[in-house]
Amino acid sequence: MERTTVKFYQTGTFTVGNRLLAPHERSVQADRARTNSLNSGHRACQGCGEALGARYAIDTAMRATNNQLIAVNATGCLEVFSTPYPETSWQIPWIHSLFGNAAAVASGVAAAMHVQGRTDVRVVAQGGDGGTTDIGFGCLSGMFERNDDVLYICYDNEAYMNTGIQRSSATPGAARTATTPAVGGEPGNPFGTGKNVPRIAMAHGIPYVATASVADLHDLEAKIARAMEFRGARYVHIHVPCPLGWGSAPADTIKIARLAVESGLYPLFEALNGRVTEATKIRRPVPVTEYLRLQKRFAHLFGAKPDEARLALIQAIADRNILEFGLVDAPNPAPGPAPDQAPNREGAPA
Ligand SMILES: Cc1ncc(C[n+]2csc(CCOP(=O)(O)OP(=O)(O)O)c2C)c(N)n1
Ligand code: SF4
Repeated sequence: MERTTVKFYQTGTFTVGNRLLAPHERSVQADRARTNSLNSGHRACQGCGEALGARYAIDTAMRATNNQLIAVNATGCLEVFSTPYPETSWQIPWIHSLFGNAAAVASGVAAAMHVQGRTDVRVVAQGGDGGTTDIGFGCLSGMFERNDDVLYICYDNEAYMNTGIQRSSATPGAARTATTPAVGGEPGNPFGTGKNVPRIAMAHGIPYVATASVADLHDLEAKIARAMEFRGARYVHIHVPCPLGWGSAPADTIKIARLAVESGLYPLFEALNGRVTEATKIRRPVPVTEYLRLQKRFAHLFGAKPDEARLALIQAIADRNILEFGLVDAPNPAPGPAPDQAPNREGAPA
């Protein structure tokens, strides 16, 4: 009889890992307590990280509010694939705002609930990285500054996917998009640009900020539940791989999300009132090449002659995150230049 080696790698997955956990800690697709806020039948691509992240985030927010939740959705993939008029996959009160004003619309909904004395009804706003870090950024900052009672969730797939993969201010260095072609001396998105919106949210001093990933759905659920314990403005930034835009296999979505975390490129942390209080340690540090190699948007960095210089720049960003957030107890074994050579916003060594 042929035998396959079973790798007990991650607990809490739908596969073998679930059996290692107590029943109440296991991941479940469906149970009676689950609202299924984002129901089946929507038109997301196979393996869409955004659909998965939204389903878990909003179901958790529903649980935390005893189903008294209103969601505001910026224009973008999540809105388009879930609500092709006159159909919808949402099983909750849900409003489509404009592309750039989800935070402002959510503030208005929260104010209306306040005026009506409905303190039990809570408000979530959600959008992609384009709607959040670019066009919706002013409204978001205003929502933070007024400390409006809204949880804003950004599903970060690192480009404007709904309109055909254009660069956003969350697109990482060297990534190919429709507007950053993989040709020329510095192919792909240039280094030294980009905005770190979780940090900007922290700089507003709002009660709660967190980063999460579809790689760890338990952690994602815990952070959304925690966010709903607070009143005032809250922000959760969720890393959601996009097979179409990243040129990755749909079956690799979770693996890629996990490699982003384990390489140090996407640190998972929580911050209260502007200060980092928790950062998730990396269990198995990996070089960034393991993460990049699985995505065609970085294919020009590999090939017959790998672009070592640009790979080293990306590794340096991961190393800097690892140091800054204390993500590994032992020194990072991954190769790359010293953290003080990591590029700053201008692309020069910091
Ligand atoms: C003012 C305005 N400009 C442009 C558009 C077209 N548009 C709709 S969705 C979108 C991109 C959305 O990207 P993102 O927010 O990153 O979400 P994703 O689709 O990647 O989830 C654009 C450019 C629009 N609807 N409104
Ligand atoms: S393009 Fe990307 S974000 Fe949009 S539905 Fe497809 S996989 Fe999801």
